Amino acid sequence: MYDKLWLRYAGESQKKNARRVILSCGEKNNVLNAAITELKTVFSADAITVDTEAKDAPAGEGFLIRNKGGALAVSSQTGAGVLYGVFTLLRLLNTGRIDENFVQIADSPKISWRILNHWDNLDRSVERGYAGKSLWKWDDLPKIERRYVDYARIVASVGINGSVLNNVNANPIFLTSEYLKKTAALADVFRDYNVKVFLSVNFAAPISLSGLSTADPLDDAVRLWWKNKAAEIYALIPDFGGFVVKADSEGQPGPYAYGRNHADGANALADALSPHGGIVIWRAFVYGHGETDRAKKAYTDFKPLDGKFRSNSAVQVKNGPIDFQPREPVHPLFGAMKETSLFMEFQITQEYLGQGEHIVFLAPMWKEILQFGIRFPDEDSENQSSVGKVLEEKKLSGVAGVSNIGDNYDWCGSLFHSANLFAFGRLSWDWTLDPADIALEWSVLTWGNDPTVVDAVVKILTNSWEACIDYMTPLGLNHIMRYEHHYGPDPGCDQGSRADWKPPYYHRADARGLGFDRTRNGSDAVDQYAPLVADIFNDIKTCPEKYLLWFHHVPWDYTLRSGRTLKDELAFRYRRGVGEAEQLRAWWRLVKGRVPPDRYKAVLDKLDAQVADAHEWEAVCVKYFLSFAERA
Ligand code: GCW
Repeated sequence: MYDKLWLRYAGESQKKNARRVILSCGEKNNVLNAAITELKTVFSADAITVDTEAKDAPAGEGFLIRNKGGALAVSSQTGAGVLYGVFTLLRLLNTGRIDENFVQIADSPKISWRILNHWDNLDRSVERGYAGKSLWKWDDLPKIERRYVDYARIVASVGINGSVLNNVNANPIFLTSEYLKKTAALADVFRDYNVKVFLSVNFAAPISLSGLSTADPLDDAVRLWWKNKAAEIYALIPDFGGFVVKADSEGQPGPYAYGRNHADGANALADALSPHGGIVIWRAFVYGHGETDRAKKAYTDFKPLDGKFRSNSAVQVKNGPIDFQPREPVHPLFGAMKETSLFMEFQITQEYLGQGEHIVFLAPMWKEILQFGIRFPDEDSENQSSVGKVLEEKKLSGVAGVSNIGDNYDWCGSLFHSANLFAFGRLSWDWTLDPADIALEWSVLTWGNDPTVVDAVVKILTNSWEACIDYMTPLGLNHIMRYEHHYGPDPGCDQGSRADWKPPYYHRADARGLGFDRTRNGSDAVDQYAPLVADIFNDIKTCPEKYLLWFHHVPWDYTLRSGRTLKDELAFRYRRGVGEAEQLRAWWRLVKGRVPPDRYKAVLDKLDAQVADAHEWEAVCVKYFLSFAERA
């Protein structure tokens, strides 16, 4: 047994009032059948009419829902469009957004690829996974389980159309014939929900799987190897999405060993995939090797390659320049790679944000990144230079989310953590959506219509991210989590073999002040941004306080906008964070008796842990940082 998440269709009353639904689809296929099956969970079969009259219907993944003489009509040229239309219709009905006055709604995704990245290993462990084991039972596949179908339904219901099955720290075994058959079995299930399968590949696979002497991307034998491998894959999975590659990063093999660069590497794989319509998604998560500021490394390595990537390859860039911290400024590559296809990489799993314990709704974070004006520093959501627009306007682009899914009953780590999976899908479909509205949708669909419950759930969600920043890493602090597992606070930690794995590298606390000087007097990371943005970040007076210690080494007695000194403000923010965590729990207590008792308790337990942890963060961090200030 496992939870139905937001597909519980709490308002199943539609069945009773038996409104008619007409599906118009330009093609007949299994995706259309999946749409019909989904509709039947709420409507009786004889209320549903299907026709192929789709002359004026939207193309691609787009759809139109309209009121046709009292009936609800969903149309699209494609089965995929109808499927998304049906899921949208069910969402609108169940959130009470369709009434007698409803006229029509047309929608289509703003960004073409919306992909989950599973960091799932062969042994079913999940790197940075906090929701149990991997869903994929590699030992049993190609045997199919019902849960694979429900996975596809759940992700398709929020518009996700791709799934990278395995960890970017990729085991080459996934490319063997035996394992490709297992992947093909999953692809067969997901296809009916318009979800394409991708694999993470190990750049040295030609060596480890076939004994080649090199993995040099310009070597003929290596290129032939990838070409043959691609042909083998497409014979099994004709609509295979492509490869994701982590190369020359954290010990993974890559083109550097052969004196080649990332574009050489990506292009070799892109050439192998292109006859079949596949794409290469090449990650830009690189650091170390002669760079004095980790935040600068990806730009340093990738910016010179702008324009050198094949048209069927894209560079996947994390939202910020370090590593999925509670808050980071946007990654400068989004403004710099003008000629290159880009994917945004978000982390749905909360590696640095309380993992499976803390309730932290990430939609406001993702929205802050997507609406940031990368050329003009203004945060209007419709700004022409916002990151969302930059992605939208590329020929090939996408949003990737590192999955938080596991085989737990609740799928994502707690009954609230699935809000982030939901929000990831909704925002990657349409980055202009309002996080508060997404929270409202998820709340009603998951917890029902009781206004007291809806109000509490929405408040918890919409306030949780800022709370987490306050009690963990206020004012632009980052990477002060405990070594290796990244859970609790450990700002003084000295473990680990590299300086840039240790918190003091990031916070630079000393008797004078706190923060990493990335201004023109420091590492000059600011100049990786467009001039107008760089100027704002560079000046301590104009730098947004949320990024202050990210870009500046600030004296302890420096006065912030509140009128408090840095020293006092830091203590104030940590304290405020504890209060905010307590407030999240207080809101939840208001729903007691209004949600099933076991579900009430499960969430309360999480919030208890979150409050206790917030206290620990405050105690540890204030004591540690203020000990420097007191030396001043
Ligand atoms: O966030 C870090 C994680 C690693 C991860 C790496 C990456 C998959 O700590 O576990 O490895 O990033 O994104 O490649």
